[in-house]
Amino acid sequence: MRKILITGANGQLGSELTIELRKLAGNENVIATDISEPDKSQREGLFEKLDVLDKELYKELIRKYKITEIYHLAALLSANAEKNVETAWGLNMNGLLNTLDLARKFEIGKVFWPSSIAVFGPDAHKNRTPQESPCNPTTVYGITKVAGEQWCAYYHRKFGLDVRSIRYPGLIGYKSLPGGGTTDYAVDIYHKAVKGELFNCFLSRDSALPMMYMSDAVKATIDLMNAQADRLTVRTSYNVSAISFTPEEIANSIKKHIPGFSIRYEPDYRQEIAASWPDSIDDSIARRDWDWEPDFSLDKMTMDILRHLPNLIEKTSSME
Ligand code: AKB
Repeated sequence: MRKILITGANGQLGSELTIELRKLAGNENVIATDISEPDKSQREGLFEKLDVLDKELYKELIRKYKITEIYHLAALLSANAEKNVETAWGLNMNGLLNTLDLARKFEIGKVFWPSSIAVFGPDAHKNRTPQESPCNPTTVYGITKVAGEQWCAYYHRKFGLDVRSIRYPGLIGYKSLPGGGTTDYAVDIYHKAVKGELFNCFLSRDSALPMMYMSDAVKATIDLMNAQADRLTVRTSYNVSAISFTPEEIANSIKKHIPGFSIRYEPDYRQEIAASWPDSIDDSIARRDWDWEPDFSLDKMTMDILRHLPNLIEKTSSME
C-alpha cells in the first residue's frame, strides 16, 4: 500500500502533482503538507501544516501516516533565493537533509527531489547542454541544487536509498501564481494577457530558456518514479527537456490568439541569472533510461492555457 507525503504541496508543481497522485493512489493515501495554510487545490484530501525544518514534526507525520514515499518539493526558487541567501541555503539544504535522513531511518521506499537547470553556469554548453556538463552555478539556488544532487547520490550509494531526481527547466502552469523563479515571467505573461494588461517582462526579448508545461512536468515526475530502479543510471539528477523559447517568442505565440497583447522589456537582476543558464537541454539519457518524451510544444501549451485560464480568473474574482 502506497502512503505518499508531499512537502511544499501548495507550490506550483506541488499543487498539480498532489492532484495527480491522489488520482493514482487514492485521496486517503496522499498527505499534502506545506508551511502555509492549505490552498484550494488541497480541499479534496489530507493536509498537514509542516515546516520541513521542524524535523520532530516531520518525523511524527511519517510515523503517523506510515509513509512509504516522499516528494520533497519545499524550497526557495532562484530569484527569491538571491534576495534571501541565508534562508535559501537553510531551507533548500537542511530541508533536503532532514528528508534524506528521515527516509533512511524510516526505510522509506522511494524519495523524489527536484533539481533544476540552475545547476549549470556560464561554463556549461549553452545549447543542448549534455547530462555530464560542468556544474558551476553563479546563483545561491544553483549552489543548493548542485549540493543537493550530490547528497542524493551519496544517500543512494552509501545507504541504498532509492532517491530519484529531475533537473526541471522553467515550469509553466496556469493553476497557481508565479513562485519567485527567474522563469516565472512565462507564467505571469498569460495572466496579464488574459486580463488585457500590458506585460512588463523582467528578461530581455531574446533571452532563451529551457521550459516545460506543467502537465509534462507532472508526467515526467510520475514516469521517473514508476521506472524500474535497475534502469536508472543517473543518481544525481536527470536532464529533461521539452521546449525552449525567448520572451519575444512566447509573446508572439500569445498574439496569435490575443492580437492586441503587448509586452515591454525591462530587464532587471533576473536577466543576469537567466543569462547564466543554458538555452536548451540535451535529455537523451532520460529518454533512454525511462522513455521520457514531452507532449507540449509552445503553441500547444499556449492554446491549452488560454482555453482554461479565463474561466479560472473569472471564478476566482467572483469568489473575492
Ligand atoms: C527558477 O526559475 O528558479 C526555477 C528553476 C529554473 O529551477 N523555475
